[in-house]
Amino acid sequence: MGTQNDRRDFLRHGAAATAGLFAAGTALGQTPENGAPSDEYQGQGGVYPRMHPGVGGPVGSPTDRGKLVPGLRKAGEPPVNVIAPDLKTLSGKIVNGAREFHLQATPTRREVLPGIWMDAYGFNGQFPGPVLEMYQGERIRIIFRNDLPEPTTLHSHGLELPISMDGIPAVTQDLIQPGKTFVYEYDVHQEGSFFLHPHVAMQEAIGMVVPFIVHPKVTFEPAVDRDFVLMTQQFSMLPNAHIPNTISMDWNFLTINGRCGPYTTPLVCKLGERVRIRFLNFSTLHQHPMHLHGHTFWVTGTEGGRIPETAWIPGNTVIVGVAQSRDVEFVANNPGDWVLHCHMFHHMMNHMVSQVGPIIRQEKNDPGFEVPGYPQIMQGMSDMKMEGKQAGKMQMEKANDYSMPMTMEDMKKLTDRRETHGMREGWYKGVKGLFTVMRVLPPDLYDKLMTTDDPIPPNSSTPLNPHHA
Ligand SMILES: [Cu+2]
Repeated sequence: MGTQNDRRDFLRHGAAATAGLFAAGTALGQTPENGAPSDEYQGQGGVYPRMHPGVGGPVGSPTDRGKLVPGLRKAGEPPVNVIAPDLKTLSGKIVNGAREFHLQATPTRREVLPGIWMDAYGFNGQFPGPVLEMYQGERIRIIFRNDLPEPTTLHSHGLELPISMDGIPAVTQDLIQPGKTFVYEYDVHQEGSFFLHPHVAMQEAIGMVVPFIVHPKVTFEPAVDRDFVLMTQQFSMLPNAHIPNTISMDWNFLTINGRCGPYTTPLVCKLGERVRIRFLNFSTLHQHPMHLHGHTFWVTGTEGGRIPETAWIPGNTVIVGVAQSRDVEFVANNPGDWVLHCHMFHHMMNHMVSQVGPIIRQEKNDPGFEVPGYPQIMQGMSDMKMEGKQAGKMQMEKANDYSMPMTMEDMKKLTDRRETHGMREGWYKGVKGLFTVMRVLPPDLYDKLMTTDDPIPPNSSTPLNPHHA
């Protein structure tokens, strides 16, 4: 599992420093050193504001809703490496003419929320598995070892490869027995957002998937400064259990890159950058309408690769069906901490057991507001109250049997992450389930957050109560 520091280093120095996919060593995702970006982008068809919201040129023009407005990088550079919050990324090593990756399937434990552990199956110590990154046109080799207690295979979803490499039990190959290794090797002529998974349904339902990102040979224009990968999954894990129930038709834990909100680590970007987000949905049964606040994006890619510009669709919500991927791009020109989430209401909760009744009303625990028969506290961490002033130490309001009590140590796992510093006090109460946050930070605040260890007080990026007296 990647540590917080791994991620910060990744964000600070660009992927070249850690992943090494691109030998050029470009300062990935950074503002060019030759000066601050201009507030307005002057393009064919009109001006597009880079530092505040605005429409750009007329509908259909290149600057329409920021459609073809480039990022802050210099033109002609290789694509930036992807950033997958809470996941490792692997760019492999070139060995005998192929980019070589090692994947090991094992039972895997993950803390999906502070204090809530899930025992599932995964790859290289986490689920989803690490993101594999490569270039279009490369030959790749995956040395795949099965250390599960049962046979499996590895399928490359959407790749146009030789039949012997498709990884389908019985149909294209024999099952790989526990303790055995199989080598998958093939040429990748496509580009896009793909994934690998066993072709054994119950293994798919218990976490087993690997994001597989193929960068184009030549950077797509307009180039993006950030390229995020978000993999969604869903699990049924009943109270007091720690193993997901793969035959359930109901789901109560929804994860992005293996974590539920608010434990999902925010996407951090700099005001004015062009951002791509690749949504990959490996849920058992459900689509996810992924909704971004404060911005309008263009849908630029599917699991089939890049969409021609003439067919890009603007929106703020994109439905990502099961086994599909959708790439969106936009200029992050609206400063603040914007939520990014699935808009299906049952997917905006954690641990939805008996989650009916007066569950989110602030006053629900006050005298006169109790509803007989309903547990009055159900959402766990959203119901925490700090009572430090009275008791001289912090206490959590005790949650009922259905809820998720959180210790101070658990809570620190949310707020100690550097990527959350400066957010509005108590932000985590509004982030649950398939939820994360995209932070669009003015350059000075971005630099302070990501390149220094200076303390950043809460409410730095989004004011506490902007319009209250
Ligand atoms: Cu959803």
